Amino acid sequence: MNRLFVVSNRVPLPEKGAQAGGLATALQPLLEREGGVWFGWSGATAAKAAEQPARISHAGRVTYATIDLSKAEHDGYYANFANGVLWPLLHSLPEMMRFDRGDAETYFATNARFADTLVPLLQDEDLVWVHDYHFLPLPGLLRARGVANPIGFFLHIPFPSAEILALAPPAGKLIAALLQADVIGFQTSADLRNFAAAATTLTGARQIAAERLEIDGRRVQLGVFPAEIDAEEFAAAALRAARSPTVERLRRSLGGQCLILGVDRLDPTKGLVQRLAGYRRFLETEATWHRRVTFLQIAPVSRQDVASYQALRAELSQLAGEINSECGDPDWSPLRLITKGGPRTTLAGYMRAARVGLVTPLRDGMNLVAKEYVAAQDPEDPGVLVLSRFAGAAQQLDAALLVNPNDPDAIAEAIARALAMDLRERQTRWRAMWQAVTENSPLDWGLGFLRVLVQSASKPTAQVAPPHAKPLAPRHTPALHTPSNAIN
Ligand code: GDG
Repeated sequence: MNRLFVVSNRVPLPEKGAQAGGLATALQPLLEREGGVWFGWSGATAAKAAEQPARISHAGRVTYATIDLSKAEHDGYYANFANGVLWPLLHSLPEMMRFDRGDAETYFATNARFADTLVPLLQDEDLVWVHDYHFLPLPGLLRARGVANPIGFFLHIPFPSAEILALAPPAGKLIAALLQADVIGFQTSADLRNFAAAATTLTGARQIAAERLEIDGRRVQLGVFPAEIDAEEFAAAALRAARSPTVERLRRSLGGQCLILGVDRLDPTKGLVQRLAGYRRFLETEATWHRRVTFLQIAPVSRQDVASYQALRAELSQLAGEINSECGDPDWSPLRLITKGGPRTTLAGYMRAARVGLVTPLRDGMNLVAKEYVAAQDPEDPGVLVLSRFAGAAQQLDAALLVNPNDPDAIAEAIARALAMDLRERQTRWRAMWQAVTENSPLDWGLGFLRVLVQSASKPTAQVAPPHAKPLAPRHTPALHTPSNAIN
């Protein structure tokens, strides 16, 4: 019986209800079905955080184990280094980075505290799966504490070129510690290639195959695992929600106008400023659409404890005000900007009601909203997805109208083209995208990763044997516990 032990910064504690965020959307179905432990930050700060043990709770088959952060850890590890340095750099937005050596030290120290709290909770045969940029050094810190379990790591966000990564002074140290994992997974093959190049440039790693590195006599398996949604389930939810009073109210409020919809956490990488500029350009150049469209941008506030996110919120409110006052009419507001989140099913219903889905991040690991928009459509009368070519999802959803999110004219043209597109073309494009989003589920994604983890960690190939040496004994021969998952 191999337990799954997931580590992520935020843990979707059931008492907190649904929250905006792709990591939980991707991981929750796997944990709920397979059971296991979900370990990470509680989302709270406490004065004596370091003295508290992990807080344990249970729901269904999942055990949640969380710790609070001290104010200093919250600021240094979470707000300043993870979100102020790594998040922008990994999204190739170095001009947003604010580096301070003290924050980097707090990041490593907080990772060490997570490791110290985690180790006593681990059982010998657990499969440890670490998620995202908050925990780049965790695999190394766990190995230093004697953890011999299989360790996998998945990066939900993009990986930049080695030159951009090297702008963070501890880049080499971070990658060296990460290379203590058995398997490192990425959203796209471009991310994987960038990582392999950074690992060989910044550490002593050698690339011995397209998806394999070697360092200090160990082999590290790399892999591409695009995050998925449960498209059938989302489609059913959208169909149900479309008849709900909330969605009916939205429809009535439109008075027959076409709905253009955006749904994104309020985050600089999502390209919201550029998107509003594109919409404004559309309004300026396409007068025939005046009073016939409304753009609803739902942007639930996110990371409001990070200063740049507060500034972005203010900037968006100002831009939205300008668009409505300068491009609107007394009886028509072309834009609705809502910074409150809503239930997932309501969002599904809104997506189904939208003639155009605008998903234009400057860069995005995958972007599950793009996949959800496709899943939510009525096959008989589908809307059109306008998608940034710099979202990982563009690899699978190349039947969308792909745009460069930095170009307001391109966004304006794509909106006009989407609104004017005939039914046949909409259906053809949608069918290709439906095919892509139904090919795999979040369960396939999670089990696919774990299968590679089990294989890589149990094979002697995790170690590089010297010539003619006897093969090393497998460290573990794990197998997950339900027959259906067949991950061996
Ligand atoms: C990271 C990577 C990668 C949004 N508003 C509400 C709400 N949402 C849901 C959406 C969707 C999820 O949150 C957002 O997922 P994304 O993938 O679009 O974006 P990130 O949060 O940045 O996710 C991303 C992902 O991890 C998975 O690997 O795709 O590239 O950045 O499911 O529907 N959910 C609820 N209320 C809202 O107001 N309940």
